Amino acid sequence: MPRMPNPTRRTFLRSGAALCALGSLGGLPAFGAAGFNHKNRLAIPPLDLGEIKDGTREFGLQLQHGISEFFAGYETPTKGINGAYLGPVLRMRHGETVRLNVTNNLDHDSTLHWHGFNLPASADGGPHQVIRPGDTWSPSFEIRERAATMWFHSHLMGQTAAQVWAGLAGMVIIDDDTADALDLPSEYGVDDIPLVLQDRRFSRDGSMAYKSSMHDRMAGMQGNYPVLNGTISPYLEVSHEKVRLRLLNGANASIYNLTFRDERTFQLVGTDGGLLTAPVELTQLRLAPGERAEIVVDFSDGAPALLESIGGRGMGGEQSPTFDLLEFRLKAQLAPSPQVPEKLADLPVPDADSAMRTRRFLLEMPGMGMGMMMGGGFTINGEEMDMARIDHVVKRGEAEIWEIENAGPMAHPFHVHNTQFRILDKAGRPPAPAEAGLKDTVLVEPGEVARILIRFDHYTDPDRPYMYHCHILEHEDAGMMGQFTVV
Ligand SMILES: [Cu+2]
Repeated sequence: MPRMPNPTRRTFLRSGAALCALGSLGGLPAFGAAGFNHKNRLAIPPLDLGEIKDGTREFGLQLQHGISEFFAGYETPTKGINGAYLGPVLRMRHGETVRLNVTNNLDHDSTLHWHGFNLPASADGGPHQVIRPGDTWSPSFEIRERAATMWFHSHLMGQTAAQVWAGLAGMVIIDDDTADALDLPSEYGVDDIPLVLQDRRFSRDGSMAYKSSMHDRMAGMQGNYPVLNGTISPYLEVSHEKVRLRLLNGANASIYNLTFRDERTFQLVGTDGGLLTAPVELTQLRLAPGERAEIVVDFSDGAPALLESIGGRGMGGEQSPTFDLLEFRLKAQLAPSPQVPEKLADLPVPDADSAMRTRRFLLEMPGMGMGMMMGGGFTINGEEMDMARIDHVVKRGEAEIWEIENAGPMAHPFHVHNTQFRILDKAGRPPAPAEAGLKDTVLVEPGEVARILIRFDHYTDPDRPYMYHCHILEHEDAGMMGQFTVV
C-alpha cells in the first residue's frame, strides 16, 4: 500500500538539493526540484493501429539500434521498436485477431513478450521464442482481454534487464464496447495520455550504457534521471478539465510512489487487466515494475500541478526513488470534461472456494556469497530458473490459489504470463480497493504472503511453457523465474 511521505526527504527535495545529488553528473544539466520548470514537451509515442488484412489486424515492428537526444547536444545510443527508443503505442480491440510481424534488425538475439495477454504459449514471446538477427517472428492470437493498458518488452533469457534498459518496450491499448460506452477521457494524446515511467543512469557523456555493479544486480538497476516516454524533464500541456493518464511502470527496478506535489486527489479507474468496478479516490499510488494503472486527474481548479515519486523508507526503501516526474501546464481555458462515471466494469467476486489446489512460491534473495558473485542466487522454491525444467503443470480451466511468500528484505512484483488474476489477500488482509481488480502482477512486500486466485482458460501446450517471475528485471535475470505449462 502507498506509504506516507517522508517529511524530511520532501523538505530536502523542495530545497532543490536532492536532484543535484541524485541527478546532475558532470556536464549534464540538473532539472526540476526548485519549481515547476520542466524543459521538454512530453513525447507522445506514435499511435499504431496496424493494418487490417484478411480480417486480421497486422502490425509491423522493427527492433533496431538508434540514437536518442535525451539532453540537448548529447547523442545517446539506444534501442527501440520502429524508432530510436521504446516503441509505438499499439491499439487493438477485444475480439479481433492480431498478427505481430517482429523483425530483429539488432546485432544480437532478442524476443518480444506481450505482457498481460491470454495467448498461446508459442505466441508469448518469452525466453523460448528467440528472434535471431535478421529474422522475423510473426505470432498471431485473438484479443481476449477487456479494454486495458498492456505492454510489450524484450524477455531474452538472462538479458531482459539490459535490453529493456536500452529501450525495447512499448505500450498497448485495448478497446472494447464497455469502455467505449463510458464517458472517460479518450482522445489519444490530448486528454488520454500514455505515460511510460522509467529511470535511467546517464554518464557525463550522455550515454546510458547498462553496466550493473554487484549492488545493482542485488537491488535492481536504478537511474539518476526519471525518463517519461523517453523524455527527460517533461511537461504536458493540459487543454481539458480532466485527463486520463495510462501509467506503465517500465522501470527495471524502481517502485514509484506516485503523488501530486499539492496532494490533490485523483481517480483510479483501471489496473493491469482493465477497468475497476468503480473509481477509487486516491492521493498516492504505489506502482511496481510491470504494473499499469489508469487514473483520471481533475485540473478544473486551474492550478498547475506536478506528478512526483516519493522515496521509500526502511529496509528496501531505496526501491522507491524520489523524483519530480511530470509538470502539467494548464491552458487559460480548459475544455469541459464529464464527471467520472460512478460505475465502470462488471467483475465477478473472486470465489476462493472454486480453487482445486494451492501452489506455493517462496521468493528468496541470495546472501552476499558465491551465488551473487556469479550473478545468480535469486530463487523461487529454492531453485533458479532453468529453461529445461518445467516447474508446474496446470490444468486449463481449473482455478487455483497461488501463495507467493516473500522471505527477503526487498519487495518483489510477481508477474504471471497468460492470465489476469485476482488478489485474495495480502498478509491475511483483503486487497485494498486499488488492488481488487484484474491483475497480472502483484507486489509482495518483505515478509508478506500474497494469495491470488488464478486460472488459465484458453490454451494448452504440453511442451511450451509460460513464465512466472519477479518483474525487477535484475532479479528475473538472476534466477527469480520459473516455468509452467497448461494442459
Ligand atoms: Cu524481485
